[in-house]
Amino acid sequence: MKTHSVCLPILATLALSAAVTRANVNINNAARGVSPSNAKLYVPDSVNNWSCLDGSKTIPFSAVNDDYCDCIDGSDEPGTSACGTGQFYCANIGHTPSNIKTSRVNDGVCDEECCDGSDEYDGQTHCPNVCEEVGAKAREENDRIQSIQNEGARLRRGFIKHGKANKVSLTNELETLRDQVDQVQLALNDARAKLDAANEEQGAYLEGSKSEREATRRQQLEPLIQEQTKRLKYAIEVRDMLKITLQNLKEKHNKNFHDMAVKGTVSGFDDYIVAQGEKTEVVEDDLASLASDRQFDALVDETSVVLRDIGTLHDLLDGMKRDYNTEYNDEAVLAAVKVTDDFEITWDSSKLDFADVEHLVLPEELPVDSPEAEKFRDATDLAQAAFNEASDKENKIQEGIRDIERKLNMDFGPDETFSQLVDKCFDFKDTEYTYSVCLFGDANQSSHSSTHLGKFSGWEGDNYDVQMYTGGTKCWNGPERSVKLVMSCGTTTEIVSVTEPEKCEYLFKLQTPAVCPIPEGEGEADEQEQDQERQQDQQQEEEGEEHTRKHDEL
Ligand code: MAN
Repeated sequence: MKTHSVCLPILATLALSAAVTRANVNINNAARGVSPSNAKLYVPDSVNNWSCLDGSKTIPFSAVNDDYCDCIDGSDEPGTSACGTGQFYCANIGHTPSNIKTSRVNDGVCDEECCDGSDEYDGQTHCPNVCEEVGAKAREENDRIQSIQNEGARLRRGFIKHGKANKVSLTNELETLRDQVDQVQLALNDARAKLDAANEEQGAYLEGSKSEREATRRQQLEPLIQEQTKRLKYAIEVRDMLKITLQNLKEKHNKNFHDMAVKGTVSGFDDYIVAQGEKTEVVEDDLASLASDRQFDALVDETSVVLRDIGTLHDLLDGMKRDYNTEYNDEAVLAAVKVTDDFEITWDSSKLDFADVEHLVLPEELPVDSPEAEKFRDATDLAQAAFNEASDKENKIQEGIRDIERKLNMDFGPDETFSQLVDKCFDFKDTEYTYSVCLFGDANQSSHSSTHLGKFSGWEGDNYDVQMYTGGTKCWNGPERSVKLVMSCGTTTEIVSVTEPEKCEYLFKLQTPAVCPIPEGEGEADEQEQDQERQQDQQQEEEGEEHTRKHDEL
């Protein structure tokens, strides 16, 4: 209701325009912008007054929608923008009714929510009524979504049926496997004991036939031992020749020259001799008493020792050869240099043989060729094969138990919907990467190499439509990679998009029937149906038993 405190001429003009506005308002009446469900709130009382909906004020009913805001809650102006805070109802016949803020009434903009154009009625802006067209499109879209949801719900019912049946069969399977565990473990222990016994018997036999075996082995290794002995001898000759050269140098060089290179070599040689004195030289005869394998190993070891000596002695001579004073013409020095030169020429070619010797691999011991030996060998082989078989069987059963326990411990939702999808993998290619997820398993990102994005770590929220995969490869300068997998209803299960909203935090969108809504009450109907089916099955089973009993009695 307007209060008139302006001067008269203006008042007259205003009164006129107010009359025009009122006339409009009256044409459109107090119900403009009021939804049918609220219409009962917009009726005058017995004296033609009306109370604001918040009860704060009573005004003449004619002041409702008079383009002047009287009520604090704006409820007196549902059809004008005077208050701006209320709700304007668009009937949108042919589409869906909607409410917009009254501040958007007659603001010169055709609001999408008011497809009937009723929000712009002051004649300033013409908004055509497009509700039929928009409604038809919306209905088409609704039909499309509805048919996806119907088909999705049908498929999901299949998932649920499968999930529930699977849980029962997995539980039974687990029980069967657990019943088998004791039995296979006993069999495995038995096989292990038999294998130990066979090995022991074979060991005892081999111990008893040691000399016979050694004879066979010696025959096999003899050529190698001889070759290695020859090489060791040659190495010792070379080493001794270098030792004599250095001994001569030490004794015969002219001490008055004080040639530092010569002195250094001689004192190095002294150190070598001291160190040498602490070592025990291996004597060929000592080696001959060893079993052939050990003899061969000892020969190889000793050859390596001598080769190292040759290296040390040569280093001493070579050091002197490079730095000695040539002006002294010391004969002992010149003789040693000559030996060094000759040694270097011949050694380069002969040392190749030594390199070979060092890496010589011993041949496998030939099996003893006697019927008795064969008998033990066969018995051990058989026991080993039986043990392997028992062990494989036990492993398989334990593995089966672990796999079933893993599945039974997983949260597939209250109706087991997701049982159908466990370990099922899906890919999505974008321009740079291929993303993949194996549901309840791992998520990866790959291009030329693969990056782990995370392992299934649980559901987010209570709706069973968001999964988290965490603990992926650490991001450079950032967190461990992780995936949030958000599901929506679809008739197939597939990844429809992958984005990376935050660095190394990925968002997979997956459509699947598993989250399609099942119309209320149907789940229970399904349960009842299943109960009935179960009862029928049980009845048939009992009848079957009865039948068998009668048959047996006859
Ligand atoms: C790789 C990919 C990207 C990620 C960067 C972070 O290039 O895993 O998704 O953003 O590493 O450094």
